[in-house]
Amino acid sequence: MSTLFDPIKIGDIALSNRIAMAPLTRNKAIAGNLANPLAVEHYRQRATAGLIIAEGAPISAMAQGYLDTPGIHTPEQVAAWRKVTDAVHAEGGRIVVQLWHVGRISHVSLLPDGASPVSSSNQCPTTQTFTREGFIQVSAPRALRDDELPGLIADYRHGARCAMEAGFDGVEVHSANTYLLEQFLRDSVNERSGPYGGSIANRARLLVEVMQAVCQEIGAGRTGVRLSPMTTSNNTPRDSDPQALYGYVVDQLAPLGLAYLHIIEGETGGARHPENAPRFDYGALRRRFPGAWMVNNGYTRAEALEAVASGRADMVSFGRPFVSNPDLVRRLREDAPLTPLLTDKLYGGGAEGYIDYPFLAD
Ligand code: 8OZ
Repeated sequence: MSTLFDPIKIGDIALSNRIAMAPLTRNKAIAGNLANPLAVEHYRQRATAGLIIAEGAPISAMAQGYLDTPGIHTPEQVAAWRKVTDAVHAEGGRIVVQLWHVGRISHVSLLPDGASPVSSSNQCPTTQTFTREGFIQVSAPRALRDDELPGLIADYRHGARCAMEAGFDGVEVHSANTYLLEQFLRDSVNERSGPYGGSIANRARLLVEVMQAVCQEIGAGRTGVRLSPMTTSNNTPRDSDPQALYGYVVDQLAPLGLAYLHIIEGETGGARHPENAPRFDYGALRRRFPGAWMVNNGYTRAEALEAVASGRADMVSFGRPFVSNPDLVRRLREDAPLTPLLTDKLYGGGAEGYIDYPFLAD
C-alpha cells in the first residue's frame, strides 16, 4: 500500500513524494511578461513538493488573457524561468510548467495590436478578466479558421521546447477551466462545423493533436495534461454529456504514454460533487488511463491520505494551501496546523503574501 509520502516515478520524472503544488496564477510577471525575480524564492521555498506545477504560462502573445502572467515563448522568458528551475533543482525538487492558451477569456488591451481573442466559435461569455484597468468584461472573440490550427499547434510545440530550454522537468498542457482547449471540447461553446466541430471525436481533435505534437517535441514521459469535466468556471456551461466527452478524451490520451493526468473534480475552487449537477464517475476515466492519476480540488489531509492509500489516486495536488504553507509537505506529514491564506494578496503585488509565509520552527 502506498502513502502520500512515498516516492513515485511519473513517466520520466522521479518524485520524492505524491504531493503536487497545483498551478497558481499570481499576476506578478514583470515587463516582457517575464517571471518575477521573486518567483525564484517563491518556488524554491516550495521545492519539497513532490512536483511543482508552475503557474499557467501563455504559449504566445495571443494566448494571454490576464495582466502580468509570465509567458513561455520568448528567449527572455526562458531565461527568467531558468532561474526558477535552477533554484528548485538545487533544493532537490521537480518542476514542470503549465502551457496555457486562454482562448476567449481575454481582452483586446492584453493582445498584440488590440487583436480580438480567439476561440472555437464567436460566442462570448459574460465573465471578467484582470487587466490594467482592473476586472472588466472579456472582449468578443472570433472563431479560429481551420487553416489557423496548425499554427496554434506549433505554438504549443514551441512552448514545450521553450520549457525544456528553461530547464523544466516537463510540461502540463492546460485543457481545463474553460480555456481554449476546453472551448473546443465542449458543445456548449464549440459551434463549429468541419473537422474540429460537431461530434465528440471532432471536438477532441485539437487537444489530441496538441498532445501528440508536445509528446513528439519533448517526450510523452515529460508531458501531462489537466482536465476539468464538471467545472463551470468563467461562466462557461458544461458539455451536454461530460461523461461521454471526457471518457473519449481519456481513451485518446491513454495510448500516448503521458506522465500524468491531472483532474479537477467538480467546480474549480468549489464543491467536488456539486449539488444540482449530475454525478460524474471519475473512476471510470481513471480505469482507462495507464499513467499517474493526480486528483485536485480542496482535498483535506485526511482525504488526500485516503485517496492515495485506497489506490483511487496516485497523487494529490494542493493549490491554496501551498500558497500559505511553503513547507506543506512537512506539515501534512506531521499533521501540523496550516497557516491560513491571505486572499487579498493572491493577485499582483510583490513579496507580501508571496515569499513571507512562515515555515514550521524546528
Ligand atoms: C485564477 C486566476 C486567473 C487564471 C485557471 C489559470 O483557472 C487559471 C486562473 C486562475 O486555470
